[in-house]
Amino acid sequence: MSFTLPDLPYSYDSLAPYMSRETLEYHHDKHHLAYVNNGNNLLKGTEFEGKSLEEVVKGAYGKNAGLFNNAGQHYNHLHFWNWMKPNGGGAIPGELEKKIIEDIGSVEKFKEDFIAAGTTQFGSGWAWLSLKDGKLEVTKSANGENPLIHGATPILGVDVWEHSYYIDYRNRRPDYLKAFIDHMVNWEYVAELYSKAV
Ligand code: MN3
Repeated sequence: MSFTLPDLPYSYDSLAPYMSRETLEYHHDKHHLAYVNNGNNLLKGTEFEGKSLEEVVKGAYGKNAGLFNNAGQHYNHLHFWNWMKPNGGGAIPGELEKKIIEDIGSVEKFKEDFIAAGTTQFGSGWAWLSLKDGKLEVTKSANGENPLIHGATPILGVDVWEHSYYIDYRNRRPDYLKAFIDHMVNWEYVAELYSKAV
């Protein structure tokens, strides 16, 4: 299969003021599109043609750096657009909230850990909430890497590459992360991924 760029699941203006139309136009229409196009070019003629996106990401890791970077970023961004919604944040669906409290301690502790992971990721990367061996964990990763390559299933991730926040927040990455958690997260989508992963 080849990679394709889906439309955003909401309008370009609808995450404002927390994420602007300008950021979404650059991030979705240019950055994500480049990962799709580069990924398709690098996929051609490799053993990974015809594999699912998850199989490409896991298989190319450590073997084909160019393909891995672009396929990884395609996977990460496909979910990232769905990890946000207008008027997001808010209440976490019951089952998932219970599991966060059980494995991480409290919802507040999860939020602190998640923001700290994104803040302390040196340079470009992502912060994650993922399920590994039946347990939720908060981690961070560099560049296009994600928890899939460590045998975990990501259920929430936030892009901390500068292209994701510099237009709206300049160098204030912690403010972007706080706004993401408080006003943008689509918890229904996170809960859906959680229920598929358990
Ligand atoms: Mn990005």
